[in-house]
Amino acid sequence: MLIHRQTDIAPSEITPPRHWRDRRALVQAAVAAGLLGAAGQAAARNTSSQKLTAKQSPLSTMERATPYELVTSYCNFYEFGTEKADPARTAPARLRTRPWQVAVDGEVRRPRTFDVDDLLKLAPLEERIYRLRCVEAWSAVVPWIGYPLAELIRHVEPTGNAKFVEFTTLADPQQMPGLPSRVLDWPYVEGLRMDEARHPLTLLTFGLYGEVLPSQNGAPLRVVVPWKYGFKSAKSLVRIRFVERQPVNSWHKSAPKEYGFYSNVNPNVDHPRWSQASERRLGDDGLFNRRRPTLMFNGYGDQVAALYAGMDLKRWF
Ligand SMILES: Nc1nc2c(c(=O)[nH]1)N[C@H]1C(S)=C(S)[C@@H](COP(=O)(O)O)O[C@H]1N2
Ligand SMILES: [Mo]
Repeated sequence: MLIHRQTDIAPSEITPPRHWRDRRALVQAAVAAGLLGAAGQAAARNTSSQKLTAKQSPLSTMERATPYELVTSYCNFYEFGTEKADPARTAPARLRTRPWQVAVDGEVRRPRTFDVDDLLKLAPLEERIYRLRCVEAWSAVVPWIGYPLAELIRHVEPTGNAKFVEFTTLADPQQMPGLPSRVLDWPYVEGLRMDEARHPLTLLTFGLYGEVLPSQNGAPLRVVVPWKYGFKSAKSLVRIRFVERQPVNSWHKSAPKEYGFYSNVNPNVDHPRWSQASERRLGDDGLFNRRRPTLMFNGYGDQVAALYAGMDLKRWF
């Protein structure tokens, strides 16, 4: 029932995972041969050497994964600067990802501060290839590695008062050169309703492309919520708190008319300043570049639409 239907994907869009499993070797060969541009070379240097293995999940999309070099060099991580290239340029040298602790607390019977290496072992790792749709109308396809957030939720035993989960991410001016800019009210905060947080698609994520998360993609752990705009997928988590009231998420706080709490991908609800009806896929540049129609719930409607039955999604955007 959870398997995504693949009806309208052309065979040329599909690449079996083994085609990128040897990516590191390919990238190194490309660097040696002088074939990569500056961004690709920077991304190749930022490659973390730590592999992370996981079993393939049937919840993966069959779409072709966006090249590693793009996923790791075109990033949104405002704590490291607001230009897409800033995080890849500054985060790898500055973000200290060990030791790293995550407080899991609030309305739970078993609150606990986890070392990230213990959290990593809490449940079997899976590789999930998900579409990522940024609110800025670009998209990507990323092979993430993690396990359902539901596993952690079960472990800490939420009380009946837990109605939402609030994610708080690192805000350390020593490590993050973007913090002096007041573009957002740091720390970056996001939130989900309890049923969204427990949904099997919501992934507590430790890696991508067969290795631990590069710093610019939210090391050492982040959440990935594939049916929502990318900003819900908070990076570099330090706290996961269970609360009774709906959290005030950072983007909503900064521009409440532009960003809601739910932020479900919805081609029928435009951003006040641009259309959300279509998107550009990272890596689709050049001759055959075309905009793609954006899919309701980013194409995950079969799995998640029931969460919002009866809700006016124009109001609860
Ligand atoms: N802490 C934090 N998390 C964040 C962001 C951010 O600026 N800070 N940007 C968000 C946005 S807008 C997007 S689209 C995704 C991008 O993830 P990626 O760079 O790994 O593709 O991360 C999200 N998580
Ligand atoms: Mo985004």
